[in-house]
Amino acid sequence: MKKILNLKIFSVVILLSTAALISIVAIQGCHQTEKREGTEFANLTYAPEVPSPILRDHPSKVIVNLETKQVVGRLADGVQYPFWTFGGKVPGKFIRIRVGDKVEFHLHNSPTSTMPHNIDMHAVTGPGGGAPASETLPGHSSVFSFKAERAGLFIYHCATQPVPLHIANGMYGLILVEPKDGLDPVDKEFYVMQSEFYTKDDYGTPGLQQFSMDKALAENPTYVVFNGSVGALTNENALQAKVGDKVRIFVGNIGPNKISSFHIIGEIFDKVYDYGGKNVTQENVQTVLIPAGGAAIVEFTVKVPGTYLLVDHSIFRAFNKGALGMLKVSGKPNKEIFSGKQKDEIFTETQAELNSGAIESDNSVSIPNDDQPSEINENDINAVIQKGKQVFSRTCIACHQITGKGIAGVFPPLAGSDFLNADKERAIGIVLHGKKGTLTVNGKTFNNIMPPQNLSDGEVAAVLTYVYNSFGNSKKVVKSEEVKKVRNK
Ligand code: HEC
Ligand SMILES: [Cu+2]
Repeated sequence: MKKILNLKIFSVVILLSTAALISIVAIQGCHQTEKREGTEFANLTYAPEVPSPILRDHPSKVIVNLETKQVVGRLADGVQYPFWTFGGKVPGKFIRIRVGDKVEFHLHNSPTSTMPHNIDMHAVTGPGGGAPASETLPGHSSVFSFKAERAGLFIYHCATQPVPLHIANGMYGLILVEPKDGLDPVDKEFYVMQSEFYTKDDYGTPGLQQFSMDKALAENPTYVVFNGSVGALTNENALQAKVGDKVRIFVGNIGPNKISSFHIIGEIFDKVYDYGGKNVTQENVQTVLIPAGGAAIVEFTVKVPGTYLLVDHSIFRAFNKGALGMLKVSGKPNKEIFSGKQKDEIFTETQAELNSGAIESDNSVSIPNDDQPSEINENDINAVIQKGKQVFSRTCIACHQITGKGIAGVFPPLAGSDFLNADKERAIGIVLHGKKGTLTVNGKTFNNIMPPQNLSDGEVAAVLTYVYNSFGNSKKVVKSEEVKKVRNK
């Protein structure tokens, strides 16, 4: 009995030391290539979600299944586009693996597709990033494998001929190859991808759109968007975080033509992994340059509640072409870091002179205002509308846009606005005194600030008459007298 026990202990000791020996050999001999263990299926996510961090400390075999599909979807309110996609949405699903992983990639092309598709992953070392190996006919599946040799954040896209068209129509996404020791833990991770759409019709034209080769060649996008459509990240779709959260955003830019100047209004990036590379390359950064076909990882901690705008700081793209997102941060204010508005007081010319300490010379130039004197007859509706149009183009279009359609989630439309059409007096009040707080126009809620417009009674009457008689509105007429009444209330 005792003998058997001894024998058992003996063999256990031998076994253990052999195992130790093997692992020493393994560590010494293969510190480059870790031992690969197990097989798993990658869990892919739609933007802005990111698959959860990889916790294993060794490479594995990872099976990825992704389907290419052509779908008609929303590009903006009332605007549809025939997208070509990885996974049924733009951008394509986020893929997360670990360095050293052997990826067995299954590309399925939907039977409803009208053409072949493939995938070129910038994380792949090999011809075409896998494109030729994955060229797949409609109703077929292709399989190829690659080893993820390099950690970083990479773009993937379709590279079937004509390549630019497959990209311009929506075939791109991100693949993250985590480094050996993973990324530092954070509270929130998001997936944001910038891209352009080139349509024959102007920005915001309702209906099903067609790709414009002319605009694409001229590199003049009709839309520049985050996550595939105007408003994909605004209002109820905004990214959410709580005060104190450490936030990481995986940002990709496919172009197809433009470089992104990615910025979050009111935040500073604590850390930036430029170009999506493995290392933190910079700290305390305001704006990150992301090349077409490139990526970046940005990290920051949110300290003050409020709404932060994600923009391409090529700023017309943000406010006029769609490259606008929101990060909504909830929690307790921190007056030490940001006070909010502390005062609003009257500021006059005299005040300015007092402030500058000099009253001697008068360098002030008065700006002539051609259409100032309201010498027009208010009964001549056409003249009033003409004048109103001038006022509109000078003042209102900055926010409500020349089309009167506003900007989804930011500036309400005046075009076909039920809010405007319902109450003339209220509209006059808004132009005179501005408006803040929530308001609902055509079922969409806005919570922003319109500053009071510094206009004469005649100008307010004219601009509102113009607005009421344009953009499919209710054709009301507003007189100076009515404006005066509201002003004196
Ligand atoms: C600086 C940006 C800005 C300018 C300039 C501006 N507005 Fe506005 N306007 C807004 C915002 C923002 C709101 C919504 C305010 C809120 O959310 O409470 C708004 C709301 C309105 C509304 C009510 C909502 C609707 O859509 O019917 C009317 C009417 C309106 N504006 C008319 C005008 C007119 C006319 C002018 C030009 C004389 C003008 N605005 C200039 C930003 C602006
Ligand atoms: Cu394709």
